[in-house]
Amino acid sequence: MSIDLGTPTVLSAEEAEKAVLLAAPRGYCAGVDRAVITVEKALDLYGAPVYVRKQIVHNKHVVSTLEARGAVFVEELDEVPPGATVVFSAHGVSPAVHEQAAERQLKTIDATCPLVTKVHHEAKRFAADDYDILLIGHEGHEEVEGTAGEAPEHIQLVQSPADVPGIVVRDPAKVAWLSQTTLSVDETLETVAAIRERFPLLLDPPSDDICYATQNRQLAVKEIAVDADLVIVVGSGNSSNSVRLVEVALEAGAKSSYRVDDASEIDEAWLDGVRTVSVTSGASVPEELVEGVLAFLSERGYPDAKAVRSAEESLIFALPPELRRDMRKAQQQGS
Ligand code: 2E6
Ligand code: F3S
Repeated sequence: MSIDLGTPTVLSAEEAEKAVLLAAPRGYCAGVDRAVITVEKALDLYGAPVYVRKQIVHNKHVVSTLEARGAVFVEELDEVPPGATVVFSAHGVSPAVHEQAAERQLKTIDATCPLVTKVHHEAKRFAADDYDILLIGHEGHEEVEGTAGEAPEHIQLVQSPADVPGIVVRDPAKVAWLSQTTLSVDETLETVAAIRERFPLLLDPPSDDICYATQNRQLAVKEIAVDADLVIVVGSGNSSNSVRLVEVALEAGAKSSYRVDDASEIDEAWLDGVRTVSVTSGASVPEELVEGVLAFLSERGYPDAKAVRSAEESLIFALPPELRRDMRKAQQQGS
């Protein structure tokens, strides 16, 4: 028996100096995994079309792949025929959307991430105790609209420390804060500090609103950014957590950083004079898109990526109960 030792690779001096660092964790979080599987299982179970209100997660490749399987993405429920099945996206919906679905007699499957639902519960609890709630987040983001809709008369949006002087509350002793799940941890701390300076009796959320996946991906990108000439973040432009990773990378010392939806968006000029390229991806990004970026780099003389792990993740969420119930029924009828 002979062992193939392969042909020794001869690297040029320039190639030998190159490196690719790959952040871990990166990519899908537990809430995205659950939401994407929810649409896939709904298509298997009920057949196409399955309607989805808004993008199930903020990734254009995920959306087009599900579209090809028969998912129909709509902006609002009036685009869904009465009696049809509609999935609510991972970012959550306000009670008004649930009511509208009931009025139109739609069959709903709620793929809201449980960690977003947790923030909705916190909002309801603070509102029930008659607090003014300062929701730190980005205007127009679906998650913010859903959370604010839980108690619109109690909640006001704060986007940055610059908004703090303009905040008006009924009672400075009864103010609480909450946040969107995908913000920059460091920026949010600054905003909270500014709010607390104005309202020293400010009440914190009972647990972190910025979710474990956002925190871990920011921690991981900091590690690979410090010595990087270039950090490539894979993720869509409307993905809050992905966009934050570019900002965090630059803040952590990366010489340059760009977000791309996939390898086709990489500009060759970004690689001029670049030795260390670091790569990561947002929580809504399929791993094959990262693999495409690594292949692009490899074709241009960069070596295999070295994974840099800063946290372990093992969280898995059960599928929405209404879907599990229908899957069980179908199984019983089939057996
Ligand atoms: C739901 C809640 C939070 O734009 P954003 O980062 O919020 O959303 P995605 O879809 O890119 O990431 C996952 C997610 C879903 N994050
Ligand atoms: Fe949920 Fe966080 Fe992902 S809120 S959908 S686990 S980014």
